[in-house]
Amino acid sequence: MRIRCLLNLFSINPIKTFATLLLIIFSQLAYAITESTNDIEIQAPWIRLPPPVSNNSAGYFVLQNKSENTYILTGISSSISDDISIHETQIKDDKYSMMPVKELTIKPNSEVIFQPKGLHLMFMGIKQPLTLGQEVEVILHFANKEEIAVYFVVSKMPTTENDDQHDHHNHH
Ligand SMILES: [Cu+2]
Repeated sequence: MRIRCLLNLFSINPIKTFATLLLIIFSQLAYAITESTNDIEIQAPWIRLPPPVSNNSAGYFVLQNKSENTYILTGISSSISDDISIHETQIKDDKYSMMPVKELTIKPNSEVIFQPKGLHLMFMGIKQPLTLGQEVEVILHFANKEEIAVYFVVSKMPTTENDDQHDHHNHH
């Protein structure tokens, strides 16, 4: 289709054809750029400071997919824990429970919010005690083999959320 279109232009106006060629080249470049990890933006990543008795915690952030491509979050890794998964908190009969989410699909031009009482990253068996304000490197792995390093700040749970998540880790 594109070749035939170019040939038609050749017969009409060589300058126009040159301009069209340039346009095509630049659009290809633009396409290449949007396929990079620049497609994905992570905002406000934080990980809850666990109580002293616990070595489990949850991480929260906003994930924006600014591209025309569907992204699938398939895994999470970090040196602080060998057992990190995506969880979703669900309310059933006034009780909270957490369900693992194997893969998370992020549609084109959409955002997914990881927040208390909702989606979160579950860090189990954290190897060293976390300290307030510490930055924790976490790698997000996507189905297309892209990886994004995100630095989660260790923070206290907002006081309004104190009733959230407290004992749910006992499910594990
Ligand atoms: Cu969880």
